[in-house]
Amino acid sequence: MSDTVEEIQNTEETQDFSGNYIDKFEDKNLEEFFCGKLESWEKIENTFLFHGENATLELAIFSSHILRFRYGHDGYFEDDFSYAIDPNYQPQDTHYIFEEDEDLISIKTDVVECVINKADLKTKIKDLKGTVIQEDEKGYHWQDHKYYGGTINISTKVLQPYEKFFGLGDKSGRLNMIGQRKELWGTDCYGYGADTDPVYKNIPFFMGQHSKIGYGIFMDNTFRSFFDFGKERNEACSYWAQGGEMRYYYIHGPKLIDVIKRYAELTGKHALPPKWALGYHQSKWSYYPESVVRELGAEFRTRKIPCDVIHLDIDYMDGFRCFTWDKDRFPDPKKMISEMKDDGFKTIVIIDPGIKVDKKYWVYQQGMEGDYFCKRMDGPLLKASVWPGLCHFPDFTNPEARAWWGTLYEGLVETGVDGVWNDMNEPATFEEGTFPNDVRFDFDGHPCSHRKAHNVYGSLMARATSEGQKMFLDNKRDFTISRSAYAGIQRYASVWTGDNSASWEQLRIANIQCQRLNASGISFAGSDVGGFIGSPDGELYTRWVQMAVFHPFFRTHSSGDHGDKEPWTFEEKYIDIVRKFIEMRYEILPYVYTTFWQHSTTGAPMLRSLHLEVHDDPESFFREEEFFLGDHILVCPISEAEATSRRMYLPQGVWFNYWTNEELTGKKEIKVKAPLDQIPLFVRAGGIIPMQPKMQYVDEFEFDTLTLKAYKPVGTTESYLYEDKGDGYEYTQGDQSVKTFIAELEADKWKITQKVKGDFEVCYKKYELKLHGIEQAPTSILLEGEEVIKKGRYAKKVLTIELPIDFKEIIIT
Ligand code: MIG
Repeated sequence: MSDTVEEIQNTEETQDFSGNYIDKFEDKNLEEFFCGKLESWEKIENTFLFHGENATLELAIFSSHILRFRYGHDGYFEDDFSYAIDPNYQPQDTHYIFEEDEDLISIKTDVVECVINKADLKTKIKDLKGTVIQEDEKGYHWQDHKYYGGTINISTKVLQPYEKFFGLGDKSGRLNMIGQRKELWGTDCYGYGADTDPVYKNIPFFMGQHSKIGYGIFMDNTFRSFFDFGKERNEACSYWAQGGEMRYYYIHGPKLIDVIKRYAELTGKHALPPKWALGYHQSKWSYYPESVVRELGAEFRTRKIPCDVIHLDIDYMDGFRCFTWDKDRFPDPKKMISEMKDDGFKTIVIIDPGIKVDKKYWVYQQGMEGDYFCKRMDGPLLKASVWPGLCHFPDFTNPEARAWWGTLYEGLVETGVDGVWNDMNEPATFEEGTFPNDVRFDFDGHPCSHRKAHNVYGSLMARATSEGQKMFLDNKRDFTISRSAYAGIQRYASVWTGDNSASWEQLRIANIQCQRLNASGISFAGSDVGGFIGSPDGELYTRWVQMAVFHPFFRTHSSGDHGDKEPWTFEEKYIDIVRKFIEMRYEILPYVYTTFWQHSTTGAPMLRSLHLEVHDDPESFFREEEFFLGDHILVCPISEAEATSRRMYLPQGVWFNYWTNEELTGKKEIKVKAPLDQIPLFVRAGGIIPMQPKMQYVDEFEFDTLTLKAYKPVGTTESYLYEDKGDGYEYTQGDQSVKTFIAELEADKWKITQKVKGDFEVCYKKYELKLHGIEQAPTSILLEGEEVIKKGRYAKKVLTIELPIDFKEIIIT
């Protein structure tokens, strides 16, 4: 026995950083402790304390749909502090009924019932029809363990028949996680694949679905954590963390999309980004010197391939010192950025957390003076190597360090930089992968070790970066993108999926990761188009671009050491198609921006897996390539070489093939033609897609006609168009407008009405309404009840009519 202990200690010493030792430590023979029977209970407002023999359950009713569970087993609870919860979130005053008998306590909101068993404090959640949604198996229990943050806190539930599991951030494997175990411990996982875990982000939010009911669990715990969906034992689903307290939110649906919206109420939404950030981005490790950047921009413009943003990777800096410029490569960055801007390009620069240990370097000096760097347990500053060599690392969990970090952006903003890219913030280091576990953190006044701070480090760096830029941006919107994340990052930053590779499998993984991130509260997400590592051939690159047009964040990036990846480096036939698709992104920008606005107001994800739109068709839960962008656009990327068609599932309802205008009825598998210049793309019957002319960059010019592509409805369908200046915050004072289009079909009358809220002044003077799905030229067109003399153009089953932008009603027969 003592031999074993000895060995474990050595393992801890030598493998502290790798993560590999963890499973050895999850010792099944360790004693498990349970709450024990209920001894007493008390209530303060909407919060109950159920005192068991060995632990107390605190159950708080946050709303009729959200319940919070906390367990304290040593006579106390942790401070009620969270980096994830939106500071603006307020629990609601909720109506509920409390009942007690000899064996049970029941708390019933207007939506769910939580039953607590007095014998062992196990809980069960049912809907009001009595369907069991979630039920303790072993329930809450814990193991004392000196190597972790105190104890391992575990919650074990019964795995329900046919239960499926979604969420958990950027996991790269199958969308439905049944039968798998996942780990959250943000890791720099260069060249990851479908089986790699953990990956970069730490989002302890998952959703379960069974018996036509969906719910979510958000375990707000930042320690290394695990989620086992029937892998260890196929009758149980467990989630646990190596320290802290068991604190989780039960979030009711029953539709999964509503679970996601409620999760967004709790943890926040992404505010509207500057509109240019939704354009196309071009990146490489690295574009330098200045002449290369200028030529890159010129090439986009000469070739008429639209592009809004150029990213500068680490080589723009002076010896990888953050907040500096290499003066040989970029002698006058301000001038360069400003001239690029005249040509419609925004500049984004990378900033890593590591600050070079260099007595002559002002950032180092300030960090030392302010005492902002992380220290080891025994006192000395943490030193670890990243690109600049040995570095110190700011403690982003210290509010003063965050504020200081924010001030560092003054120079970059003054130089004209438009956005910031935060990398290596898992945090990643060369020697050991990440920081040693003994490193100390402030955790906003809750001092702790790296075990607790690791998983929030990246999010808090991004937060300091976003807040810093805002201070200097003169009321313009900031743009921040981060590689690592904890729940709630969407309040500060967008994300990308890190160092993927150029392969067809990786295109499929990028698709899954972006859908999953969207289901996990993070809509503003994208992948390195074409793959970061390796070189895609023209076909793979083209197919990836076609998919990414429909992803919220759209950027080509490349590690740069495997050949070039600018659109024109492929053969001519691919360049033309890539151009056409990047142009399409600009054409559908009004729709993309509106979808973003929907996310930022309702929390609805921009990308939606099939089962989020179609929740009562079991087939939809097993599809992972088809996805929706916004309310009406359905995409299924081509994910194999040399495909000229593919099979996909068309969900229930009526759909129009975007390319052919063919009308199809869903709830079936279909085969769609997909020549190289088409991606399978469908629009929902009744949907209206606002489109603008193609342009080389966002707001390149004012245009006088906005196109509304309308698809023949079945019944009634609503569509929206959100507009504002595309930058700044005047929209929060009302300088915006929301147009609601209601399309209805009754007998052979197709009616579209428009309601306008707000009076944001648009540049265009008229609409061009394109009606798709009309079998023959119309017999009558009534605008505001009057017959229109000029009937429009009818060709190829599409009727085109010009309309005043303030029209209220049009009826086509
Ligand atoms: O160790 O800055 O994921 O996008 O180009 C590699 C260089 C560091 C990793 C990022 C990648 C970036 C690269 N970085």
